Amino acid sequence: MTVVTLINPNRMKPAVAPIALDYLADSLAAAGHQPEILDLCFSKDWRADVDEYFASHSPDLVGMTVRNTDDCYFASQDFFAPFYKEVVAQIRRGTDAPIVLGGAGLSVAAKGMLEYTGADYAVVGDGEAVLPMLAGGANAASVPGLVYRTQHGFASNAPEWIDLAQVPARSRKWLDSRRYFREGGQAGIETKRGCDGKCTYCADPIGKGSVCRLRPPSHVVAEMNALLEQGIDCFHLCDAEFNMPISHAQAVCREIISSGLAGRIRWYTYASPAPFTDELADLMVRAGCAGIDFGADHGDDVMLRTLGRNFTSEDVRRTAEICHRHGITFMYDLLLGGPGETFDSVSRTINLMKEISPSRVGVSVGVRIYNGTGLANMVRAQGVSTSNPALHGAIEDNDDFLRPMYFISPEIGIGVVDFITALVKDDPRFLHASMDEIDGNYNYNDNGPLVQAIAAGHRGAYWDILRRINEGLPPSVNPPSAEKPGKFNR
Ligand code: B12
Repeated sequence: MTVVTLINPNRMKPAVAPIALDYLADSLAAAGHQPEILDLCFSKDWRADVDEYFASHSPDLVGMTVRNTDDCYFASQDFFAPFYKEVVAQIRRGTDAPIVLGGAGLSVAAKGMLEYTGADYAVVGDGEAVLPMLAGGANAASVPGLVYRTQHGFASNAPEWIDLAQVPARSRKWLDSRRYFREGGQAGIETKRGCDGKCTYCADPIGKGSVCRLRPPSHVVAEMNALLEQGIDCFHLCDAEFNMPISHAQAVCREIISSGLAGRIRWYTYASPAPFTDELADLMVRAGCAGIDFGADHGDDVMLRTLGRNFTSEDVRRTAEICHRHGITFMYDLLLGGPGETFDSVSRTINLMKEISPSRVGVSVGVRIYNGTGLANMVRAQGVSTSNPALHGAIEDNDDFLRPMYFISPEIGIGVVDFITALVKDDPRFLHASMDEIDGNYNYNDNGPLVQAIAAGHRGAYWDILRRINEGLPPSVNPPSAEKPGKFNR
């Protein structure tokens, strides 16, 4: 029997559970291997914990999840690879077992991270089939998605996307999910994987595939039940956009309702402003949805087209009206500064948001450039150099965009941050990081106020917890329909 140690090096707070390791441990066990978890998230002294673990365990393979390569937040630009490199070095002190990396963030920068950290392998995409293959001693050249060293440098195999309908319902028994719930306020669950969108900046299709692969709704509900049995009743869906396709979103809601779970749980999700209908809104509310974070990106039609979105500002307006009609707490996430952005398109968007009044508006300025995206190709064609006025962050020696590099339209430049601050500063609906004020904002990378609120009993999506503490509301209750709507949400 092959022993595989699965390591979580993510120490950001509030703590988000590495559900990948829960899923991968199930797959390893099903294939006859023995998974073990070494979770460094809550370690007081992570180096001592690594040493102590390997003093008494001798795995055949070590898997480390790299969920984030950086925090994707212009105001902080926190790059995590130096820390992962230290963790890999610390593991090497205790074992000769090969170290393999995987994860959503890793998948977009697999070769760069492999080289940077000194690990042995990196896996692009799904790990459920690949990790048992590696544990079983498969030849590197035969393992889908594997990036590995050769005599001449690096080689990489094309990923294969697993059929999620064939993966048995998950046990959720390997991580300390209760502690993550106590200290992180939510538990993640996927209802599908992959995205067929064409957004020019988004790396999701690289790490998850460009076809939506659906999980049977009954498996989603079984997983919710497995978590509920552990006292966990508030979830965050891990789909890039829940309503793509809308038929699956409706099927999942119907399954939750018919299973009788709806009154006992609350859940949050990301969604696209379109397609969104009264019927879906009604089903979501009845299935326990407590809030939706719409990745709207923009309110200007030209910018929406430039960003590769397949909806219009009219959809953005209509979806807000539907949410208000159904009493849904909702957020619109904006991504400002993309190619062609002007002060006019920014102020038009902010004004639209004020008018249609989401419960919260997340304002991100600066678009993180990820390798393999349309934006990265455009920037490469322009030239990646400090003389390109659109580029910010780590520009030199960073051709694969591993270190955080951001695009801001030269027409607005960094001055747009103050411009936006002036437009929204007294309006509590807007979550926006001015350059000199990072704390207390909607960066979930070491967010003190959020950690305190969760310790005081708040549960749910972080933007909604921030809203509740800002509006002086108590921790939320189940079912969400028992609550009075928020101040801006009538
Ligand atoms: C839902 C979500 C959130 C939710 C999490 C809710 C919850 N309770 O789980 C919230 C809103 C809290 C959140 C916060 C953040 N997020 Co987020 N999030 C996501 C999202 C949509 C899903 C993540 C997920 O859990 N997927 C499901 C699991 C099963 O997939 P997975 O981890 O990728 O694992 C699979 C494979 O990667 C692989 N795998 C994983 N590990 C390993 C290990 C080995 C050895 C192997 C072989 C394979 C393997 O196998 C797994 C199963 O197939 C992703 C985008 C995406 N579509 O993945 C972004 C994403 C991970 N987030 C991202 C970011 C930046 C953040 C924040 C830093 C944002 C911020 N500044 O606040 C924070 C960080 C929070 C934290 N403490 O880590 C980025 C990371 C980008 C990067 N390159 O680093 C992503 C990719 C989105 C993006 N911008 O493209 N997030």
